[in-house]
Amino acid sequence: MAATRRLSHTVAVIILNHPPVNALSSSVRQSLLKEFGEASKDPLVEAIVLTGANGKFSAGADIREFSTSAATASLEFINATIEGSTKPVVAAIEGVALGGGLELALSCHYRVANTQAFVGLPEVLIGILPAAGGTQRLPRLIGVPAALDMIVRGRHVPAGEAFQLGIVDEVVNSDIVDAAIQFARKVVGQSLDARRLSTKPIQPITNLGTLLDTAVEKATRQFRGAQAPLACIEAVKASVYLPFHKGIEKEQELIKSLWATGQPQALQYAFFSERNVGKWTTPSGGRWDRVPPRSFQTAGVIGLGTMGRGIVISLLKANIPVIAIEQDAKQLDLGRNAVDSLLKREFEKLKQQGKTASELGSVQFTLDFGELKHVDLIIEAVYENMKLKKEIFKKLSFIAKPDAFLCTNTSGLNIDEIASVTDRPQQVIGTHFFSPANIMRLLEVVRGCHTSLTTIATAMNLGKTLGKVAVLVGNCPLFVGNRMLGPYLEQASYLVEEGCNPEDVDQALETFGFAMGPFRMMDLAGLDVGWRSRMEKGLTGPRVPPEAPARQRNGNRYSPLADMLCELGRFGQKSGKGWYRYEKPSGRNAKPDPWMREFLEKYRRDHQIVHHPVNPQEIQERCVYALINEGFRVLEEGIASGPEDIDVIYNNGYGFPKYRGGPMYYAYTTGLSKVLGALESYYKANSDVPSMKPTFLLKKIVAVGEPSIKEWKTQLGNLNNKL
Ligand code: 3H9
Repeated sequence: MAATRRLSHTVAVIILNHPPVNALSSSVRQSLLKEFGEASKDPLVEAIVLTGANGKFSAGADIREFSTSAATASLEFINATIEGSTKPVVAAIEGVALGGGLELALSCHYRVANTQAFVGLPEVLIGILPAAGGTQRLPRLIGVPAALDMIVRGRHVPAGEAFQLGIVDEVVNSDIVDAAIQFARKVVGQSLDARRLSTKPIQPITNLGTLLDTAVEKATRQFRGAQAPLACIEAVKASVYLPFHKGIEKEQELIKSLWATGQPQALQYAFFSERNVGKWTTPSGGRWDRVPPRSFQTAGVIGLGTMGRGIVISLLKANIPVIAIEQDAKQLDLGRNAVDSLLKREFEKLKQQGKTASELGSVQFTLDFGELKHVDLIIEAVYENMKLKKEIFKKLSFIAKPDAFLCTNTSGLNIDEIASVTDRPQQVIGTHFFSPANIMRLLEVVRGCHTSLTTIATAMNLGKTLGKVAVLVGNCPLFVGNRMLGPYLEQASYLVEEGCNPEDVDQALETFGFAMGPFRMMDLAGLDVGWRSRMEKGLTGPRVPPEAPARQRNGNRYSPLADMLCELGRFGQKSGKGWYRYEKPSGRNAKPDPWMREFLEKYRRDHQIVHHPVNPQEIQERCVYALINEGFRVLEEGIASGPEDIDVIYNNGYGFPKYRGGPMYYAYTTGLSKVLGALESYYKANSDVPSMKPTFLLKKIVAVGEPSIKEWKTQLGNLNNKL
């Protein structure tokens, strides 16, 4: 792993070579500087081309090295050296030039990219800012508004757009190094003054103050609590008001202060966790990641409700032909229209990228299950009803070809029970998509007790093919994500019983960083879904007489508030009222409802609950610690392989603030003894809330001295692993 150099007549070609993404590790930087110095001194060399091996320019600084102190030349020192060269330097960009990779390219005098390449400064997504001159050079090249947009959102920009913005000078469809060599030969002898971005004056704009203020306001709202977007704006602002070298100092000052917040560490943990969850071993059943997935060419989707439609679109976007099934002509028409209108949007997006509809798979709508007989993989996405799902899987046993995989999209039903009615339980697996399925990145892959390693590998590969982050979990009621939500929502309801308004609880948790508080979330999802399921299981009654002081079910505390709202027809957004009220025309904005205050006051009076003030910290602690404790229980039962899996699920499916790493990482950074202490004292005072009883695993990890989160797996070692 280093940079190498070869000579093509009078052009030196320096190649970054550090598989898989040519990250600019300390040794790569060292050898790049050496090769560059030698090429600069070589009298035969008239121009230099900088490129990357492995089909990529570079994905930027080596993130793994951030936790070590690598004492080699800083990237900005190398960038300044390259920019100052008297020989023209051309970056030949293939694959990706991201982060420090693009900053390196920006220090070159010219940039040539191939049509498939992407460029970007995505540092913000890992909690930092481009700190090798990116925030100072990019605005000088493309102007402040476009640079702000790219840097604050961390957007990957395709080559065509990069050309339009002026980031690259030429886009080619041929060998990138040959094209760059030819380009370099053409510019030999031309003045490089105007090509050095550090000396380029910034394009003046009249409304700069407003632009920056709006950017701050938008970033504060959109990335609630995340510090990096604000630091990015501050750095871009410095490019306007400060000379280049002062701007570089500002970058350094800002990155230092970001590191002190702990957010970069959490986001980088989240970055690697997303990659690690696709690799882990199954202690009880072998390693699925060593078993090749079976390839699949065609897919079937049964059920075209909200979920089914999103799944169809996801498959089509991955260019997989789909057979879409509904139970009657009316539902089929509804589904077809919805899919068509979603597809139109996808066509538009493709057009903007200069692509055609041939990039999408084709879809056939039918009522005939027989059409599924040649399909490789079938995803059932009907509503959550065990009887119906079993009927469908029984039918599929006869219709589907023997090697077809049968997936069920369920958010919590028993996979083994569904598999039991088929002739191939080893090929049955849960694929829990999140709504809207064509947008949400998470896929919980649920392993049943008979599911084979090939089936697991194929379902995990399905996730990858669809551009999702797939996490393998064990089979238990509600799996991992929804199961953990239970105690969290339970605490939210208790807080409302005890004196909070729904908006107080939501506000506290949104301030913590959740994308949406629990009550707004319940209203959005529809309160009736859980209510019907509780009714089916006989869990909503008998209602405790109003005059009874304790509200309990089977000896444990139970809040009937959500059931009572449903009995009054308040199902959430869909009925215009739930925990909040929703007014037309949008019907989507949650407004605190004066009715709710009276309802809660009466409820407290009826149940003799003494209203007590609860501060935001207590709200956050009770809800988040409940979530964490259930996370430990999930680990203890072997339903998730490790804390990273839970964190990836929560960051990508439940709006947990990624800059806190995920609930388990947050517990680790908070201090497990603090979490344990809080749970213990709550449970001592509320022994009728078993979900808050500290788990054995949490106590065990605290007892061994709170090892790092990576070492938790050792403590998990001999527990009851179901994966
Ligand atoms: C930066 O540049 C700071 C500068 O401003 C200077 C400051 C002084 N480092 O994602 P994949 C690994 S910050 C180390 O599965 P894909 C990754 O962990 C950096 N490792 O592939 C994985 O390892 P493994 C700014 C990295 O094809 C393997 O490469 N840049 C890095 O789906 C394959 O990755 C970014 O934030 C890295 N920079 O996607 C870009 N990047 O095989 C981050 C990747 O052991 N990277 N790895 O699991 C990405 O967005 C994607 O990896 C990329 C490829 C699009 C490049």
